Amino acid sequence: MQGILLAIVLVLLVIGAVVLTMSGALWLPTLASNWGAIDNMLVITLIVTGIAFVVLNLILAYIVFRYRARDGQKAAFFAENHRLERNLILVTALGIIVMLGPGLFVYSEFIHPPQNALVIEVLGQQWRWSFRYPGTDGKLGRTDPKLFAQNAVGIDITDPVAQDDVVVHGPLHLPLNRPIIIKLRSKDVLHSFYVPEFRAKMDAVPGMVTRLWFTPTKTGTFDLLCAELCGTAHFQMRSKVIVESPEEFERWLQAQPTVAQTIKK
Ligand SMILES: [Cu+2]
Repeated sequence: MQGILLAIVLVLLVIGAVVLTMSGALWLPTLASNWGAIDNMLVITLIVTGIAFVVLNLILAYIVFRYRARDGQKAAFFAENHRLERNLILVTALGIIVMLGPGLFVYSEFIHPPQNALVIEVLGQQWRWSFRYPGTDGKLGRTDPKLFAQNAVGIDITDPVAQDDVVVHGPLHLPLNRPIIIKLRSKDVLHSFYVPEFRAKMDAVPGMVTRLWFTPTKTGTFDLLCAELCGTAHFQMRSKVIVESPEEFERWLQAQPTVAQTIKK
């Protein structure tokens, strides 16, 4: 009786998972960056793992039902079956190649940002995000973790290149259709820069600079989340991203005070 019940539960589990996936209720928010290729990878992974999930659970349900405990029936035991093992290894290897192979090309694109990208620095700390834009010289000034004692972003205020930098603590303004390189730093623990609509995502690691790139393709306001459990107020570590036309972006940036104007020497 228990065997029949378990088989029914397994079949219901499969039906429920397929219906829920097909309904689209758990699907990604609308893409707002160039990373359609990442969506394709997610779809490939979902198809491969989805087929494995459905097939394996239905086989399991069938076996639980077919070979359930009954009077007068004894379990047989065999130690190994080379043909079965070889076939399972082949099918599993094929599934892994299909899932990971195309991802190598996407990853190559991900680590080769375009030359004309705008570089913006994002600093994560418990529990907020700060953003630094290069000023009119297009270059970010020097920073050093030792300088966190002097100012919030650890910027070297004696560096001439740093004078026209702009530091804001949110929201993050971005120009539409321009490639953006985000250079990530962390002041304390691991954080992770994540805007679901952009797909691209990267950890911020104390003691090193990590980076990611994307091109915003839709104007609007999006949530910036920290996707790394980073302490008791992790859930509050969020900010906004405003994607606007290049003209609006320039106007906004020009109106912000520079480091030379805000941080005392
Ligand atoms: Cu965090």
